[in-house]
Amino acid sequence: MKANIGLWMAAVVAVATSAGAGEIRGKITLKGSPPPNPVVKDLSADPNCSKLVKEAFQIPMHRVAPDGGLADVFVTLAGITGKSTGASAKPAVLDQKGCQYVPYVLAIQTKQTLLVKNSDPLLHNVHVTPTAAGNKVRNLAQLPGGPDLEFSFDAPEKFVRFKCDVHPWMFAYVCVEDHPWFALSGEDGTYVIRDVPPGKYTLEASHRKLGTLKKEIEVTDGVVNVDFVFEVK
Ligand SMILES: [Cu+2]
Repeated sequence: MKANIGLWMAAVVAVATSAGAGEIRGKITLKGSPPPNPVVKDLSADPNCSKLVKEAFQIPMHRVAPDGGLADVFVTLAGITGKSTGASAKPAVLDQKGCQYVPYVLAIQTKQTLLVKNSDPLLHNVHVTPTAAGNKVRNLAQLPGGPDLEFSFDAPEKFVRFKCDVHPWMFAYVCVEDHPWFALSGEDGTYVIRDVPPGKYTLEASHRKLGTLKKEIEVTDGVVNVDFVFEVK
């Protein structure tokens, strides 16, 4: 009986919390035509890759939908530190598949575990090169069928670079935030940030190649719509 009362109390608290929180959503658009994405055709740096991957592929530096929707934009509340829930969050996953990193851009919290998998029947070398104080450079070989590698970062940093020293075309970029109120825009350019405590914030939208845009916003207990338009200069 005591346990039941505890559960009931927890449910009441959860409802009260989400009713008092807001949501930020919107769409990121790109105006103008970006340079074409680089195409990787020559995988001969590793004959195992040329055997495995028969088709040329693009490095998705700019992922733009037909209507201009821009993917892989990191949208976050600026200037908030010490609010990470990363230590108890579900691990994020970065895979190596077909001699590419999947996904190309990822976002996690400080202290959140990032598992790097090797789904390929060949050796990769995971070399991460953060620059923020508190984040460590690491360089680890990963054999085919080997266990997942575990990474985590102590400091917020945008677009931490992962590279493979065996395959010079392999890069991924991980945004690390010190709180949970961020999102990456999807293929259609839209994003949603849920459960945001009401207040005034600077909302930042960052694209690795196109820079950062900012807007001053106010979150109440409803939905606030904030769009950003990047321009190719
Ligand atoms: Cu590799």
